[in-house]
Amino acid sequence: MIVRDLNKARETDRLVSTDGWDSTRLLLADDNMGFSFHVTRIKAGTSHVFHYKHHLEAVFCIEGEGQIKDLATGEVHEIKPGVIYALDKNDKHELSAKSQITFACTFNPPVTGNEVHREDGSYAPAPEVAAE
Ligand code: 9YT
Repeated sequence: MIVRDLNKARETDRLVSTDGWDSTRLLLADDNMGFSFHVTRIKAGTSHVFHYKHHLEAVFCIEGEGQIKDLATGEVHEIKPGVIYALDKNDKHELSAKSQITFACTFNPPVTGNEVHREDGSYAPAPEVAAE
């Protein structure tokens, strides 16, 4: 069994901070769960374009409000506590936070913790995917 505490994890390199958002990776690829689990905070007043071409991601809003825009269709959805979005088609999207948003997110395949966002908004594929 794996047991971790978000507040303690935030004092370690599990917390990744960038301009406008931070994310604490509570479960990573080396936990062998088949997915990774993150708690992500988006700063109020910021917008971000993400495009996880090599990962499926589901994102559940715990607190805060904003919008998500599907950049393929232009469709906009309101984000508020209780809303989940799932990027089942590796959807390129723009996330805008009206107030600070806290999300619980899962990635399949799991991220390793070493990824950095590339210019196209994606993370590199997991090694076994890249090797195919
Ligand atoms: C909301 C969202 O897209 N979170 C993604 C997780 C974050 N980019 C991370 O942990 O890398």
